[in-house]
Amino acid sequence: MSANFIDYVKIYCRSGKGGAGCMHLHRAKYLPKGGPDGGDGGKGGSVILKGNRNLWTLLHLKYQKHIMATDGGKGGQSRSFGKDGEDKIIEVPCGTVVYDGETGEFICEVKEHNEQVVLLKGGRGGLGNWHFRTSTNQAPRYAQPGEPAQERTVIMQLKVLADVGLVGFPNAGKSTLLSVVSAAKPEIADYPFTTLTPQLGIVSYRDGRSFCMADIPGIIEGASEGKGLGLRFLRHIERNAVLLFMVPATSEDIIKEYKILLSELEKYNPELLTKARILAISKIDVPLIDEEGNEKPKANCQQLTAELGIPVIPISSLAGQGIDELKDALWTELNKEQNQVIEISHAPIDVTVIERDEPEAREEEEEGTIYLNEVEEEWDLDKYKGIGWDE
Ligand SMILES: Nc1nc2c(ncn2[C@@H]2O[C@H](COP(=O)(O)OP(=O)(O)OP(=O)(O)O)[C@@H](O)[C@H]2O)c(=O)[nH]1
Ligand SMILES: [Mg+2]
Repeated sequence: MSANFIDYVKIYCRSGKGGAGCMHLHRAKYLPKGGPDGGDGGKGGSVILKGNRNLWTLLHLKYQKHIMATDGGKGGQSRSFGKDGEDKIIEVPCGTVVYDGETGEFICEVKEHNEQVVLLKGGRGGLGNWHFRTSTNQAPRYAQPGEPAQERTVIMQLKVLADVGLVGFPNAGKSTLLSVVSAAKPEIADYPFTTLTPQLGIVSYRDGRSFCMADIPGIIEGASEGKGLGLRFLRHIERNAVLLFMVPATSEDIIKEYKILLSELEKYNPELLTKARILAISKIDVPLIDEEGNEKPKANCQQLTAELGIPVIPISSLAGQGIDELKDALWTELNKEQNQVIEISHAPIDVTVIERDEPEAREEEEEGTIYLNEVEEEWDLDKYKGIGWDE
């Protein structure tokens, strides 16, 4: 499963160029000066992105290094139009964000099912010489070339669209919670960084209602400088309505741990801090014992709620404690009007960091690939000599 979760691809895309307009002068047996009749070139195909809610990863694009639409056909004599190039439609999961591969600048995003976004527009076809006839120039010997193709190397990133995103240090019990509240079967183990790729689960709530929860790898202090697994996974919680922070009850300093998580999130994208937050204190079934073997008092959640200004809920996924209260709190937050907006501005990505971070990006470009970057064809009158015009 984890090897198949691809949320980053780099692809060279090219639209089709427009077909050249035709320069042609009509001639028939008893019609020596039939006039211009060169037809228009066809338009080049566009590269279009289309949202598909049945896709959950960019895996199907992983081995596709080039995506190219076809060129428009040339116009012909008797005012016949050139054939239009075929569009290339790339199906992507909803929540795909596209950046420029060279500069990292944000280009577009696809959010909804069946939503179509034109990534690269095909070139317009050139006009045939028929269009250029005037009373003073009845036999124009020129036609328009087609518009050139557009090309761009793009980086596509998937930003999972979930309602609730889990944020916590490794081993906080995030995956365990997801496995308890949903049918998802994430890997759970007693060592840090068990979860390497984001996992999604549908949490069923009362009366057949449900919401989607995303479990992402753990974050540690300094993650923004690349420690641990870094922060690139945070893009999967960028559009969540609610962030569920998780700190284990066994933590030395719950508030400190929560603040570290907050500051790492802020370093990634300050807009993340505008989202609704809930703090779950996990593993409350574990007895707290100090060095002398005496039981320590449990964290006071009311006090924490007052201090942090967000709901703080004690839970134990193993003992099944507090899970319903947590779901209630999440549902309440999800349904608040101010939390419904999941718009977020996508900051440009640092292409150099991404190259280092993302293993797939390191793959060598295939050799011998021909980049279709031809120079637009010059209009060559000689080529058309003797094909049926005379004056
Ligand atoms: N006692 C107790 N142990 C728990 C509870 N929840 C999780 N654990 C244990 O904590 C360990 C870590 O749990 P995970 O769910 O893998 O933690 P995680 O936050 O997903 O960790 P990473 O994926 O590494 O970031 C496992 O050994 C779990 O069995 C709980 O409620 N009570
Ligand atoms: Mg995990």
